[in-house]
Amino acid sequence: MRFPNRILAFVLLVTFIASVPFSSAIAQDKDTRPNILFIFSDDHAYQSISAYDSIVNKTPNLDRIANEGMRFDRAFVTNSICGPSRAVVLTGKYGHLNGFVRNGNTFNGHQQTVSKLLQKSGYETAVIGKWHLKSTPVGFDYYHVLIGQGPYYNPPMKTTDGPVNHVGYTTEIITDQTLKYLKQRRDPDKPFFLMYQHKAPHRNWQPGPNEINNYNNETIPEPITLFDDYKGRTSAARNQEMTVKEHLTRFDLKLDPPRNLTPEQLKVWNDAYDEKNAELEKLNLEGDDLIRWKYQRYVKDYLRCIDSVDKNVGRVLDYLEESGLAENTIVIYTSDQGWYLGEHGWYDKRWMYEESFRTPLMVRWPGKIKPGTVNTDMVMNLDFAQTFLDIAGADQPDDMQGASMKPVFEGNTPDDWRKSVYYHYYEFPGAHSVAKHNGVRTERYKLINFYENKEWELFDLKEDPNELNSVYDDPDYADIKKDLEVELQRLQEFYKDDGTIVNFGADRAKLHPTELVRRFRFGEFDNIERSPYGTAVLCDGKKPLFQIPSTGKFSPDFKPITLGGFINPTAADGVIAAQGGQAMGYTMRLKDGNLLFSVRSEGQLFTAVGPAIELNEWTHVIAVLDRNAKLAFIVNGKKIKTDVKAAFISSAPADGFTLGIDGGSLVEDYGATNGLQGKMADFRLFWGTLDNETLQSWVNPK
Ligand SMILES: [Ca+2]
Repeated sequence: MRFPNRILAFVLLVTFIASVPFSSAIAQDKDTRPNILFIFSDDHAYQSISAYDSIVNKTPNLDRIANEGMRFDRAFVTNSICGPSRAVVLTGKYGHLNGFVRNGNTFNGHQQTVSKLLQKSGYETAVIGKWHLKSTPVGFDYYHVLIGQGPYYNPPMKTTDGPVNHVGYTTEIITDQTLKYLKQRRDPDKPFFLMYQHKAPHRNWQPGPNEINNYNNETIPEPITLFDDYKGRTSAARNQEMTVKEHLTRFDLKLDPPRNLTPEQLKVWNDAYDEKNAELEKLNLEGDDLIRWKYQRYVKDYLRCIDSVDKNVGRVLDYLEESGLAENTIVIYTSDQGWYLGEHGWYDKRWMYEESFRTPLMVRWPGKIKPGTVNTDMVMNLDFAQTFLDIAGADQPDDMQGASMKPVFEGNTPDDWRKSVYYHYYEFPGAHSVAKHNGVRTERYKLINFYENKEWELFDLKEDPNELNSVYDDPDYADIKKDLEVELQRLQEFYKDDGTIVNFGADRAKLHPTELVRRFRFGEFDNIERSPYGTAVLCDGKKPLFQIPSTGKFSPDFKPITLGGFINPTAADGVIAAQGGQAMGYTMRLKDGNLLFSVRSEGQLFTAVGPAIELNEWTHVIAVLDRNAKLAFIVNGKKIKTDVKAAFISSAPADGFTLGIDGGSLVEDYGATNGLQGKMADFRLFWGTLDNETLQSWVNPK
């Protein structure tokens, strides 16, 4: 036995020597660049952090970062919504240049990101928690992320090592995984860049088992604008759908429990809520009292979620101290944007008004940042990428659009630091119906352009910090208005925002192979007749012949489209086929006797008008979104180009494909009774464009 063991020992020794890279065999300086811990929560209002003088709660652990570091009172986002903010942090570019302007987009991980650049410069990179950019994280040595929004309890997660199912409360699980990474997984010889990203306190604010009964016997102070009547502003503020009064659901208000709890979790949940819900029925509230009750219910749950974030961030800060890492680790706490805690009667975000436009930002950097400082420079989520690169001593690419905050941290804000901030929100039509807007904020003023509504607002933040009265039409502000309009234009040029959004999908669309999605057959229908072109179906214009969800192979995202068939119309107006609605989709129809094709992407509508189509005659009609995103028609086999350049549909529409009518939400404004009247035969839908042979065999059947 001794002999083989010796051989084994020798083999192990040789293997060990061979596995040690040559460079580490020589004494080498350890990389002493600072670690970067980026703590990112979701929808965290600065109004609910005691370091920001919160009147609604206490956050002792988050306050540690501000007390031992710097609190920023003018930190802004480029676009106050989740996914876009995350894409800005990763790229240091506005959404129109990183391709992610609204939730539902897919982040293109092939582009330049700060994680890739840090990795290249020798940092070990990791992201743990919420990701919410659809595509798999790229540029991270380790990831352990929620899928999509992710649930508050028992989250399935996607990791470098494969999928994992967790049982427990998500805020705690994300922290457990973060500590595990710090203690066991990371390479101790490299500085780390760790994104520790909470799902909380995102809607619908499900408290953890340890905080679920906090605030039970308290009344949370109300914001002074809880009963805002939206006078003094444009129609945009009135027309949103995000009020505490009307838009919180039963699920938001916890009148119904979450559906994915274990029996033990459900018991804790029901013990906490049953009594409170019974109380509501007894109270029989209405009017302002009901709003007050909803506000209390909503804010308490929100704050319970914050309590867990605070406690868990505390665990990580404690570990940094115990392990000695704290000294050389820069800790950043921020949120993807701000949030309405009842201000203006709202929950949610999206607006350029202060509560959502501003985001909390606290930074601790021992030896570099003076403890307990408050900074009022205008900084942005756009600045993180370059800040991290600067801290790492890596080059900042010229095409990044922010600025390093490192000198600001060190108390040496450059003289030419920005004096104004540019904002652009895109998600309309979309959740909560907040109109598209862009604008500029200076130290004292804010100009907002709701450009699709052709409405402007101007606020004097010194006179009107709650932004209740626009002075856009006030002659006293005429000069200020003019200056701000000039500044807005300057910023749009500076940030290269001319209204176009970079479309990484365009290349994909060009390469997409042509596929027949479906050839529709009508043999099973009652109202059919024979035609020279196969079985024809009679269309009454009132109901869809087919209705198919936009999932799987019916998703038109980043694909050229060809659709059509034989029609024999009896009326000059009617939808032949449509998919999607007000944000994404397309519709092919007759209008005043002409063939029309419209494509919608990101809410933008592109329409081409084709030739007149005879009534009571068979015509073969095709609409095309070609590989260059141009619209075209083919009528009886003859190609008709148009000069309409559209866009590819950048994500699957919520509403599916309907044949013979546009059912559900409408791509265009033609009313619900919009279908084709007459007959239809041999209808086909393709992703891609057709070769001549396929086209001829369709148009001229044997
Ligand atoms: Ca968010």
